[in-house]
Amino acid sequence: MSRVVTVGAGQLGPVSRNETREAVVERLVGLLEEASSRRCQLVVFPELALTTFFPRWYFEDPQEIDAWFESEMPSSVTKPLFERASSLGIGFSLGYAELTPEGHHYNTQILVGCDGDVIAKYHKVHIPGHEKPEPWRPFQHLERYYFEPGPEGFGVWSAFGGVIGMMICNDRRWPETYRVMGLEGVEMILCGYNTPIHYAPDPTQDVLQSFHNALVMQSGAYQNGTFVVAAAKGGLEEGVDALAQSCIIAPSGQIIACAYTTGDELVTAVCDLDWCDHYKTTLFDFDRYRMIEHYGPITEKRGPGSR
Ligand code: CDT
Repeated sequence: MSRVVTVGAGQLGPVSRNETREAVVERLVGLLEEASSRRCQLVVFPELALTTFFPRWYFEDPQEIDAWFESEMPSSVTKPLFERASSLGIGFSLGYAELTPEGHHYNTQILVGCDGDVIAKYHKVHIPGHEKPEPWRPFQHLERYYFEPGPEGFGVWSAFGGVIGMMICNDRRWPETYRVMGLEGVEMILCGYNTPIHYAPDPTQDVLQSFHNALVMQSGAYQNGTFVVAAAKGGLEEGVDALAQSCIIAPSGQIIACAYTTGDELVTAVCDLDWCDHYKTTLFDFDRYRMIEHYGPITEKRGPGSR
């Protein structure tokens, strides 16, 4: 099987609060069709792609909360996306809020094969923001109120001729995310994100959002010899400006494609997965060079405050 994968990051511009899922699915299908004309085999869509980024608001009514979640995938509303993708022979990765039959609420990303079947599901591990409403903020970031962390942790799957992993938004800021998948030989990490440019706890970081976005993903790619394909929801959504800059990063750490708008835009790159070996068998030959006898604290302690 060919080890060259043409991949797309399907960036979305803003999704308003009253925009229907049907309308969003139409936009996703539009990106898929563009991807097909550019010969993509796989398209990555953003985190929580089907709705506006609802954790910016505090909802108390459980019914109102669950209305933001999907209890089946595909559903009657998302089926057209699966059908169009399989008719085009393109795989995709989609982020959405998931309500499981057992009542768990997860921030989820799935990987769907070229035949429209779900290959893998990932539940976001690092849940940022706060657990309770904080009225002093100009907008909320209540992910820790709405979502449980994924209990399964990270995974990799054999697909598209390589070893594929997934991470969601805040996961990309943590080196452990990449390293756990790197230890399983990951060759392409798919990531959806929603990053408000304003960071209320420390606004000095606002001007650095773009720098930090690239910094963490370029480092993670290089230090683990993997591609990273990152798709944003960008632009001014319900008064909150979100970072766009969807990008595709090579195992060298170089950005090989990047969005230039804050709206719906497909960013593509031809990725030779054999490029990963240049890094996995030299500087980052883990079996040869990692000094695991000194890494114990990484899993023994959460931080300096832990005993
Ligand atoms: N969606 C998401 O994880 N966003 C976070 C914002 C951090 S500030 C609460 C991110 O890391 O981009």
